[in-house]
Amino acid sequence: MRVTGLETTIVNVPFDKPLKTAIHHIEGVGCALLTVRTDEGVSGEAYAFTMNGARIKVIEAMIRELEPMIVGRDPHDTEAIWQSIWDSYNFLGHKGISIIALSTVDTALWDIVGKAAGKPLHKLWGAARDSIPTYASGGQWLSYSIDELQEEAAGFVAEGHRALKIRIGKPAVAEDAERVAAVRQAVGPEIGLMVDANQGMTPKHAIKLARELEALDLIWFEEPTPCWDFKGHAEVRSATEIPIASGETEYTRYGMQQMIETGACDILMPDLQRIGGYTEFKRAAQLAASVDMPVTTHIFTEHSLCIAGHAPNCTWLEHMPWFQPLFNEEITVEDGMVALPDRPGVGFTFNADAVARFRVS
Ligand code: SMN
Ligand code: MG
Repeated sequence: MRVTGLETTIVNVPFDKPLKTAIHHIEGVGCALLTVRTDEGVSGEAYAFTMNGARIKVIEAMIRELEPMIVGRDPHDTEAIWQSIWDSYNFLGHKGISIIALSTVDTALWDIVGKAAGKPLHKLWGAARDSIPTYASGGQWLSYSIDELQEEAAGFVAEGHRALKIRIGKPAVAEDAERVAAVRQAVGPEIGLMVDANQGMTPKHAIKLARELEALDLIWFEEPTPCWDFKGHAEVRSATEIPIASGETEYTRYGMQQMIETGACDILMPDLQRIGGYTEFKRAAQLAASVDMPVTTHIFTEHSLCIAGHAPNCTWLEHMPWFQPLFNEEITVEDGMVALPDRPGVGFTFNADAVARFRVS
């Protein structure tokens, strides 16, 4: 089997209403959809995205620039292709859009490999489970009132979720603490709660808030300080019993290694487009496992499901519905769990009508 070419399409998926975190104002997501074609009719699909589509054309260009490096090659040569792209990046650097383009190509190649084998990727890699706990992450935004938080949280539970993530980052500690306590009061003690500061706090602010949140039995406190501030993460981590989750804004196994070595977090959260695709996500998960650290996925719900089914130390799948309109298949949540699909490859395929509807170029 040989790769014959890449096709890319840019789509923009608007949100029903804008949402805010401590550092984001998001009205939609811009996606660079990738299809990798082969001479045997099997093709692989993946995507990269940016908030509000900012610079998504640059990411599309980075993906297209990789075409000469993979046309004519066997898509099963994932390690060799990954390494050749990595080596070609020395001048540009091994973070940022370089790695996002590599991740997107790697993910599409593995989709081909799974489809060609007629197997779901978690089975090809070695399945660790046939279902994974999930948490509702498509809400509880910083822009919501307490009433909206409580109503939405109850709705998530009614939809079958048994855990959910709340965005924090209000100026006053007391206001964040009041909001999280209100959600705990709305859902009761059995529902899992995570909080995500989206890098918006100083260590001292995060520590002060964590102390207020200790009694609410949280599953994790995510990205308390800026993503580059591993020392600040570690200060917060050593000052609270609440586990710290982080990693979504870090790149490759080397970034994960630095987070582990600096004691920045208790739970690693590799993001599929930043970590380096499935090939690097598997390495990062094994690296975390070497120090008995759990990993959890980040956004990319559909495309992260297979890796969540494979990595023995993956404990959660983030349920983010942003990209659901793009796919033919759906993610279903039952009693807080998502079942691994028995479909070949990634198991999720782009819906042609949706792509046409959201297409920008
Ligand atoms: C998040 C990241 C980016 C945009 C919105 C929300 C959040 C998450 O950090 O982990 O889902
Ligand atoms: Mg986050």
